[in-house]
Amino acid sequence: MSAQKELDQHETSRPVAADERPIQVLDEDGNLLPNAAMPDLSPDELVSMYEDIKLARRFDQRAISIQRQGRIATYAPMTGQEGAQVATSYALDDHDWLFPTYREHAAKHVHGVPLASLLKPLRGLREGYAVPDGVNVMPEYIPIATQVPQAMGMAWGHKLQGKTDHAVLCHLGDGATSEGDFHEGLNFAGVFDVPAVFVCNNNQWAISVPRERQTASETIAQKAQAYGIESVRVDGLDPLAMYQVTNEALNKAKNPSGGECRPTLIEAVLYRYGAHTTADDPSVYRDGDEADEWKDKDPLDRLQKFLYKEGLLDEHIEAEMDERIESKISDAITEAERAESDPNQIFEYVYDEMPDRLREQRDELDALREKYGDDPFNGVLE
Ligand SMILES: Cc1ncc(C[n+]2csc(CCOP(=O)(O)OP(=O)(O)O)c2C)c(N)n1
Repeated sequence: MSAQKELDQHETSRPVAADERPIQVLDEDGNLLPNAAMPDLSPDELVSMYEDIKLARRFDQRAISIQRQGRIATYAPMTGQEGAQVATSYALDDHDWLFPTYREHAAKHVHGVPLASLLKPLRGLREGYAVPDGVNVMPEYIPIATQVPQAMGMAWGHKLQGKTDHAVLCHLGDGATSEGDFHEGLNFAGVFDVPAVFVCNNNQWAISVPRERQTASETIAQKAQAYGIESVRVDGLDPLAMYQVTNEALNKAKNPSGGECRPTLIEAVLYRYGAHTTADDPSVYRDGDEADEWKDKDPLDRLQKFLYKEGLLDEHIEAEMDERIESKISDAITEAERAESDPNQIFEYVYDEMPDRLREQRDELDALREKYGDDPFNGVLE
């Protein structure tokens, strides 16, 4: 590239948000901030967003409780992050793809994954680690940051196929930004201008590693500058701000008329109220009162106060909501606990054509099942 061309390109380089204050729509008391743009959501949508956040918080409590009773395996709590999860998924069109981590239960549910399917994998059932029929949600990613280049790849594929009205939304944590996959994915996203939005849920901790030990960058948003993509910092405890920013980013990412697609890195500044997972004890590495300051900005309380002031919510409506939420979650737990899996599934879903050695093992299992019925291991595993 000629020196002049490089200079010209520099002059027109895209604006990058780096160390500015996170964008907010509501203050801590649920008041619309002066100069804040109210998102384009109908009264019904606002109330239903609140109900989904409320459901997510209650789901978290019940999931932790049944994990403690030994009824599900290790669970990654989302309390504090559920407002951002619900709001980002509200901004998606059904045909957009969601790439979640192990913590994005509410984001998955809002984009179409039934509640029971969130619990089934934690009972050893394959559902939940599969792409559900007709729902554009990838299996949850546990190896940190692997979803970033994969999301970029799907978005690039959409662009190559001319499907630029489809976007991909990829969640990641602050810890993921230290992985090579984060760099590779965002670098390609910038080079190929793919229709993707990357949401970094900066919850201040990667298990026991605090944000300031994760990176010397002042903000996570500013990392996007190096990849030539736009970025924005947003108050991740403000669901309306999260919705607004994600919606704008998705609109920039998609370009149905065939023009330029512009990927964005969103840094959602929020906090993980609870443990990393039910196998973790955060009191070992963080002060007990650290959460208090964040809880003053709580997403559920904030939206609740806003809706009461707007006359869209009252105690009667809330009581009905609570009843619906309790019964939906109880039904999901019952469904997950009643579900059974076919042991032969362990041989499926990896190979298009089953290799001989797997076929032999499957036949051996079939023979055992034939002989011993429902307990092919004949009590050996008891
Ligand atoms: C490649 C890889 N390295 C290490 C781990 C172990 N591990 C699981 S969760 C986690 C922390 C991730 O923190 P962050 O990306 O901030 O997400 P959060 O859990 O806070 O949502 C680590 C290191 C892993 N799952 N994958």
